[in-house]
Amino acid sequence: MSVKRITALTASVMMLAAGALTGSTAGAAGQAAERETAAAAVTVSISDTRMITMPAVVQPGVNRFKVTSAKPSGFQIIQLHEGYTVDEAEADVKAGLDRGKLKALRRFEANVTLVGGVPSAPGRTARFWVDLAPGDYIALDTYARTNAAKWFGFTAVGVDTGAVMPQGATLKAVKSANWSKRPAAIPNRGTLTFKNRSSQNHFLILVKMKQGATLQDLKEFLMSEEGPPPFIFRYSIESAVISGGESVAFKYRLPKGTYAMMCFWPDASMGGMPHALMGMMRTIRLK
Ligand SMILES: [Cu+2]
Repeated sequence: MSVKRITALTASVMMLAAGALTGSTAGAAGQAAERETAAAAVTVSISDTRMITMPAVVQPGVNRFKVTSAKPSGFQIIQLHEGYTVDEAEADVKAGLDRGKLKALRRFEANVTLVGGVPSAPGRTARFWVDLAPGDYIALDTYARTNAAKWFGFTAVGVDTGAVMPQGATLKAVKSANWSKRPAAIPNRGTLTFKNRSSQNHFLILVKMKQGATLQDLKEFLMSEEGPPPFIFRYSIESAVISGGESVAFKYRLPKGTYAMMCFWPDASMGGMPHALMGMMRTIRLK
């Protein structure tokens, strides 16, 4: 199996992904009816040079983000641990995620909390919610992730928003690199909360299976890299990457049907193998 090939297929394997699957995510979010919530809205815009404009200070607590971008983008919030610098993080992202150097990947993972975010596409507003503890954060566009000059620092300080995460379907990562077996089905539209209750970083991809395709077909395709894919790229959504203990909620809308649920975050303890190939894949029904 070639990680590179899978990267090309999903446009996601490497960190903080957002790629070919982005448009449908943003579309789903953009078309979904806007719902009033108590969460304060933080407005983010990403320019065609991938510069981020957003408030430098936000309230702690649950925040609702509205993201627009001039290009397909992957808005991602991270937090650097005490003593780990932006320069170190930038170097480790370059070596660890772009060049597959495991030591750098391990150092990055040990020193960064991946908090949440959302893929976005031009002409649509992508929406997500995260619960921010008071502290300093970095926002970045994953398409410019190796250029720390384009990272945007902000602080959560002051009075808690008092808002709660939106209600809706919830999908969980558990143990080390596993999906919870339940729920077997979720609605095909609404708000989806991805909870990472595992010990590793993960992101969530749902992609519609072709009629009659099985999980075994999917495994064989990912391993062999041969033949037509058993899924339909244009019907997919993808979350930002989040660390264990974190949750991110976002709007989605997809056609009904059977979907593959996967994570392609590289596992440093397995030579950078994407989690899906270690078994972090299952099917789920959208109804
Ligand atoms: Cu994963």
